[in-house]
Amino acid sequence: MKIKRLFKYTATLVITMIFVLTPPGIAQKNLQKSPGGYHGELDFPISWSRYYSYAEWTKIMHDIQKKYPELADIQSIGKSRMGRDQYLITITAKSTGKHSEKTAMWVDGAIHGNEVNGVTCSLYLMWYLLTRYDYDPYVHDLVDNCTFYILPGLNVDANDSFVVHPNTPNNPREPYRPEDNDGDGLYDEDQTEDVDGDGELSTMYIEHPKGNYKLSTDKRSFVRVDEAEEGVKLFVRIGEEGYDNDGDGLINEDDIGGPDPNRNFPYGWSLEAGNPYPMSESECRNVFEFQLKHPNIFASFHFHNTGRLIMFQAPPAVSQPNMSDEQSQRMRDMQEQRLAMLRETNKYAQLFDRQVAPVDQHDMDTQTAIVTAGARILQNYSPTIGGLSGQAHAATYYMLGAYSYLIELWGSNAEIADMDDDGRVSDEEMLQWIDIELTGEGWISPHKVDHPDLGEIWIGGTPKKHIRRTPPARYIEQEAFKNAQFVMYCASQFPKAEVVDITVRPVADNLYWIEAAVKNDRVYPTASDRAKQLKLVEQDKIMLKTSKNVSMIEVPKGSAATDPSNPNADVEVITKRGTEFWLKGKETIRFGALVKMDGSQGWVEVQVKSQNGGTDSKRINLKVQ
Ligand SMILES: [Ca+2]
Ligand SMILES: [Ca+2]
Ligand SMILES: [Ca+2]
Ligand SMILES: [Ca+2]
Ligand SMILES: [Zn+2]
Repeated sequence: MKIKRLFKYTATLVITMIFVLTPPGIAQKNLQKSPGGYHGELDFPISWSRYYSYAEWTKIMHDIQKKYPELADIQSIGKSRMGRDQYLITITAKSTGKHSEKTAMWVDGAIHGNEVNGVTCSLYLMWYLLTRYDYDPYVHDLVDNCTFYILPGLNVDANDSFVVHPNTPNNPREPYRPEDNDGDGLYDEDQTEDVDGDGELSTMYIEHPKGNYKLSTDKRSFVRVDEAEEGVKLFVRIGEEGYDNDGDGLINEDDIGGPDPNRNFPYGWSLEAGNPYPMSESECRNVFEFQLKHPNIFASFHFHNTGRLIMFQAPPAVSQPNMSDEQSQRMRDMQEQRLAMLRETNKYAQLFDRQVAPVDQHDMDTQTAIVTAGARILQNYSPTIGGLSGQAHAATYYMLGAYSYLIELWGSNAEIADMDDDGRVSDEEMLQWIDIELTGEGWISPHKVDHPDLGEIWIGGTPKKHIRRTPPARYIEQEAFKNAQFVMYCASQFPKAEVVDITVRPVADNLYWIEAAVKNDRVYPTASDRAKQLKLVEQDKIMLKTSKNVSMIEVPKGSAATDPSNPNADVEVITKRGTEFWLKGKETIRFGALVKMDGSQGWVEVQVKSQNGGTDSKRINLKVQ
């Protein structure tokens, strides 16, 4: 049966359509209308100009949950090796539904113990969402409609140690699985120590006639010497501060920490980096088990440092066989030209040199669109495709189908400090940055110290702990703010399936052709290509409900022409059992159905149901006058 045959216009019927609209949401108590006004920041004041110990930041979490019990819950997802709870805060408005029934964002901080600006970024997001809920319609809407699962500290033992104890910027990094690094039968028996007691871990040097370092002219650094100079003291670099605790003649040879936790996840795992087996570390296993139990997690953020990168997961590359060097060069040139063109109107535009299979193309396009926005929001961050190798964000995309992002926070202050613009910040340049921007705070000048094992040594010539990898406290908030913005932007682009543009046309006597569109005006589709392939998501579904006197007339499945004068205006037919489909990002699909009405009035309701895009319905009343 051809649909267009049915369109015999019957002039005697006049249809009135009465839409039933969704009721408006509950008004916000303290809605702030001015961007210059108060947005709740003192309702629960937190200083964002310092780092917090585990005891301090977990207390902040518990206190803020008590302040906003209708928006937040706290649970421990499990314990670390040393028995610390890994506290997760779930944020969503309980009045609008259960957390597990809303599309969710996962956020974790500092899987690498030393990367504690991931903790502050996660805490900041928590605080921003909760304190602004009543004041800021954007936040209100996000917290009403999405769930945020925030685990501020993933590697809690090392996170705490990094903040509380003297450390280099790079340590401690791994979970505390005991490892005998030097094979002497003792575990972690010779770790670093703060030899001079200044609260920092710097570098030790010792005077030696054959040394290859000397003091810089300003005596604030050690610099390499190419050849001996008359009357200049020479030094040998010993390494990080510490003692020979076990008397084996070596210093700091058996430090604390097991495998790299961000190589311990199951996807792309290797024995060498992720030993002894996937998910061996309880800190990681607790996270993955939680994620497996929460299939509503749609996207994930993982805060690391350093380097100002947005590392996102993309679908696998398809190899292009038989491409000559010239052909690949031509492809690269074309790509560069395309990017240059895009950047004429958007300086943040991104394009990536990865060819993916057609079934993965929408994921590639979606991620490109998202990180283009990320490049704008984060400023001076570079989007780049992330690796697999047992990383947490590889597992969330490749195994759970969630769009995932690893953020490398902070980094060298190259754009300010790199005076000669060679792309790196030398000690001298770092010193200038510390003297000017940090008003002198943050450098350890070389000084003599008596070492119990080595005698007279020198310590210093390095920045302090919170300089290179974690921002000095005065920069915590600006970094946390823009990263919270990016996470919220992504959540604001979670799919939303809406029923729009219902129309009804009389066809013949008591037959009516109903049309409606389902629209997703968000960047993300209702399901990632990956989630579809893993069969983790149900298809979106459109159905028709009617009053008793209205019945559906089955029309052959497939698309149907709707307008006799325009054969291109195809729609998908809604069947009696409902029609399944997938809705991409920024896509609208039109549907149609044929109904028969007995009597002079009735109604038809178009309902759409989407696992990640929510439910929506619109009703239309039919009345013959
Ligand atoms: Ca040992
Ligand atoms: Ca060890
Ligand atoms: Ca020290
Ligand atoms: Ca030793
Ligand atoms: Zn890291």
